[in-house]
Amino acid sequence: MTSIRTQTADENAATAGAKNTSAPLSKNAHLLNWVEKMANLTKPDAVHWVDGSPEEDEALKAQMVAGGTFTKLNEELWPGCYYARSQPSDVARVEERTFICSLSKDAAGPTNNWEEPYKMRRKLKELFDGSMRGRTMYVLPFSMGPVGSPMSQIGVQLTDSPYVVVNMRIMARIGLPVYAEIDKDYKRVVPCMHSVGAPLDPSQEDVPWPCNKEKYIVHFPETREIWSYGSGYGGNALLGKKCFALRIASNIARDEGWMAEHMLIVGVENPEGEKTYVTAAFPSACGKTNFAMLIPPAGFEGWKVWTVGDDIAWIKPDEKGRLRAINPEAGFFGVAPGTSAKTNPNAMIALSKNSIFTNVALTPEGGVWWEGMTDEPPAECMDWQGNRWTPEIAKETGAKAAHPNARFTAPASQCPTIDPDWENPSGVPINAIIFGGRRATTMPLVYQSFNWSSGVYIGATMGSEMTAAAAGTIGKVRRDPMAMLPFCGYHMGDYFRHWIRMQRSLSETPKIFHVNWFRKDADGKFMWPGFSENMRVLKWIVDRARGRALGKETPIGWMPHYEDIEWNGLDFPKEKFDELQAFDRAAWREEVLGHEELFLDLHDRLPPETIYERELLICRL
Ligand code: TSX
Ligand code: MN
Repeated sequence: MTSIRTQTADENAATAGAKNTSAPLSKNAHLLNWVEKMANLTKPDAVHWVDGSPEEDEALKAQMVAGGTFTKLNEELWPGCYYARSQPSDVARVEERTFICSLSKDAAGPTNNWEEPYKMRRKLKELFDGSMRGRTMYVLPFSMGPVGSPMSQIGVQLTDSPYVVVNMRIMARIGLPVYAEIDKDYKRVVPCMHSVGAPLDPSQEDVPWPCNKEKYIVHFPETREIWSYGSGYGGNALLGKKCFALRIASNIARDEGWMAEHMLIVGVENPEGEKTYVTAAFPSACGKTNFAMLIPPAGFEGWKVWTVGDDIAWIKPDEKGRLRAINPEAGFFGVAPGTSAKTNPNAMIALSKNSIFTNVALTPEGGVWWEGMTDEPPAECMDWQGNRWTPEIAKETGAKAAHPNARFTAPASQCPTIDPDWENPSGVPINAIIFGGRRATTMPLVYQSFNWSSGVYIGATMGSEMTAAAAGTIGKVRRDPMAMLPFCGYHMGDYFRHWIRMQRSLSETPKIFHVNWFRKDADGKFMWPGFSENMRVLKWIVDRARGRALGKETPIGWMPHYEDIEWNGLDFPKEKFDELQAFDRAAWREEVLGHEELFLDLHDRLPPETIYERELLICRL
């Protein structure tokens, strides 16, 4: 059994067989009791209280280099950077193994996997019993949001993965300042249990990426707990991110009257120095991180887009009824393939040092590479599975150098466009909300909702065409309400109701927009150049939100005339723009029918406003 020094610990029982156990860094009795209880369950060889210091970080990385989990990259080319390859079966979030264990199945809703909490607790106890044998259990305190901000939330993750500790050090605020917060306040702590599920016998040698083929990502929304078993990757293992900041926080937010959203946050500054903050929700494969770090194009001299966050926004009404948002994260856990000096120079600078790369390719110089990073691939490298890779081999076998879900973990502070207010404990004021999707047809480049409830309808019905190669599914629109389908920790119908109700606590609602960078012409070509040019759309959005741009009314919402867009620096003829903005009545009749697919599942819990908005839309069509 493991020894954890607490005031209440049974010294005799607890010290038997203990070694390498660091002194507790908190005096909080609840925390000490929980850590001891969990150590008794998981039976690690040692318990390490994470202090978050640079020395500790270095030691953990050195230990992982020695154990084969990490490769240190060439210090000249990639200072402070490390490289990891996961087990080939542990490469992404496992949605079919993700559970919301509320007391009633109905509270989780039809879009979540549900299991009876008592049954699930019994199963988890079984899984975690002895699951950390031969390993160290790390006690990892973290703050989602700046330490001490009234908008922040605190968690403690117990994990047997040092990879998780060093990644969480980038993605969240961790260590001593967080213990101080736990000790001085009555602030609630969300307990997050994590084991890779690979205990070691005394004689057994470890592997570079321990994990278990049986995986469970479990949330108890009522008791605000997370239990994750079997995976060491991304959102399955870095529990502050999707599990806490979205699934558990969405429950807290619903109860407390705020919003936990899968949104980026940017600040748009015009040449007069006026700054307007905007949040945006996009499903995967829409270039959310690229948009969060947008560089204005030629013709927009004096304009600046500032990055507050690229993935999650916690949005709360202030005492004057205005929405303010924080980014609960401290880093970017971004998809590497497709990220380049052309598509996202700011991300490339952010990840150029002190970053961790997982499942990309390793070059002979000790650098990293992924598809889309450079026009010319390296002559030779080692792919994400450790095999030799050359462009010739790729041509023959189709082998990818990097896994399509390969990731970089980079400190947000290293992003050249990081907003001066990104750590403001009061957040930043939000004037507009953007929804979007990847749609080849039907959806114009941009339109604005008529009002809050029609905007909520637009978010609730948003969808994206699949780009992944699952057979027969390419091009099919998948509904992903507010990009929250895999991340809402309760019934989606109640979530829409919460969105509708938020209006009541606001003195002024933010304006709501829908964008589509991906409309194609009859020849299958993208009609809009996208990337930096999206600034032109962003400017119209900002000007509309501030009540100084024109637009025309259409059956789906307000659209810009050609003259309402700033075209300085881009040759884009009016005919092309009109085609890009075209509203096709027949296509929209089809579109509304598509909305039904989602609404059928949720019908008994939909707020009346969504039904009425749908009826109004049908009438206008
Ligand atoms: O991120 C993208 N954005 C948002 C940027 C701020 N991507 C990449 C998506 C994959 C993650 C885009 N791809 C965007 C976009 O706006 N638009 C497109 C589609 C597109 C691709 C290539 C071209 C144009 C549009 N190339 C040329 O026109 C030469
Ligand atoms: Mn995301």
